[in-house]
Amino acid sequence: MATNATPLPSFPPGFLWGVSTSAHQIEGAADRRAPSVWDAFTAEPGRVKDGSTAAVACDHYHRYPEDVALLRDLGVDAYRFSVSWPRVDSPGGLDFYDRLVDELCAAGVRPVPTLFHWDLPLSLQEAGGWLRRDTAERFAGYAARVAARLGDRVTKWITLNEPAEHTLLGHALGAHAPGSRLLFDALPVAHHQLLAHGLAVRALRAAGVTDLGIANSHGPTWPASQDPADLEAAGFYDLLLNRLFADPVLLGRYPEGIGELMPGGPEAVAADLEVIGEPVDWYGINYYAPTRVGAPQGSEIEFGGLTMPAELPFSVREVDDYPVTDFGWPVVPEALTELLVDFRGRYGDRLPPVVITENGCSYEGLDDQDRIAYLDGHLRALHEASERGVDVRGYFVWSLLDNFEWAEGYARRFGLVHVDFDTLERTPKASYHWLREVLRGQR
Ligand code: GBH
Repeated sequence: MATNATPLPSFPPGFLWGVSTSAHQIEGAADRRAPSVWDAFTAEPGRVKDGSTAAVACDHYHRYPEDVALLRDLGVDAYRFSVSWPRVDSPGGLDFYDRLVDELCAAGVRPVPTLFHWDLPLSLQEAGGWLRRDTAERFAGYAARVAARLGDRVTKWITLNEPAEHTLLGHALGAHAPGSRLLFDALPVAHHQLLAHGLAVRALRAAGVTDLGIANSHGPTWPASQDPADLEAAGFYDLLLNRLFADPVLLGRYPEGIGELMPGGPEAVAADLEVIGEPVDWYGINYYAPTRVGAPQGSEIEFGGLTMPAELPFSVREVDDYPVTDFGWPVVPEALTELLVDFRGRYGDRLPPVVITENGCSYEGLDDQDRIAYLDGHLRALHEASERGVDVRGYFVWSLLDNFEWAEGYARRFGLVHVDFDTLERTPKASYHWLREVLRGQR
């Protein structure tokens, strides 16, 4: 892929430029926190492709000063990281985030914590995890504890990362921790995460926190054909990935037919939706690729490393005619414009300012011209969306560092900075130098 030769268009003043990571994927120091669902999942043979664990990962817990220096030299405004609930639950656990936030502030980089990025404390999982309502209540208590400690320096917050993927991959298909294969019985997991989001918004606001958002995973769903069966299947997939998580947050209601499937009965669900629909200050979108979806094919299929059960009312197909990343995900920058313009059409004035909280790709190598082309293309697509009336306020690259890519282990490299997982040495890639120049040009 070649990068466009014309300079990138300018983004408005105040546009927030950042990079993202998550606790379990980079911190390591597993001996200095309580176990999480990911520790248990990784310990089961065959769950993680290369058999690796995140016990050390990038050892960011000990090397955070070096990583903050990389952020400062890159010239980003903001750094999105996640707070590990099992670490906060351990003695002295909040001290680490206290130090990290101080280091970021001293470097002139704005800290943007995410309070949950999939690493539930194992003790809570053993008590029922996200299938249980009180996990949502406990989350709000934990969020308030973090805010009480960091709220004097942190001015922008994210409740959850991608409850859609955590429901689908972790609880419906069993490809991620905690490894449950509940299919549609996983719907309460979605409801309780959404409730956790709403309760945390209330708890954080009560603690004086402002500028609150959520990072939801979204992408256009493309029907395999115009055949009614394919259109119906694609519409259903769009409902599961996009509307199930956006409608309650932005409109305070579930898409038609979904509320009835949620736990507690109609009155309890209606009361919960009031909490879930508590307005957010901004809406985070993690975007990677569109999905092609058609009618069920009646057989178990392998897709993107997942086995999709035959009984699902849709089947995921390949997106042809586009280049793919090393992960096999299609590279379709214009689908980001499509997604945002469609969102604006769907939610109108109920859509608050949007921040792209993740966008990136996995490629090997230090001279990562393909990553540069991917990011360049997506930034142009984002600019196009703002030209077309979408209020876009920020963009975060996934990820600062190569890291523990969940069920793929260390085999997929999403970083702007290469990590040698034997020596833990960090080496900025061509894309890091490219982004630094882009950021200079934007100022
Ligand atoms: C995010 O999840 C996570 O937040 C982050 O932790 C993770 O490291 C990062 O992305 C990279 O994986 O239909 O073949 O094009 C992203 C969840 C699921 C989004 C698969 C893209 C498309 C696969 N992704 N999906 S494909």
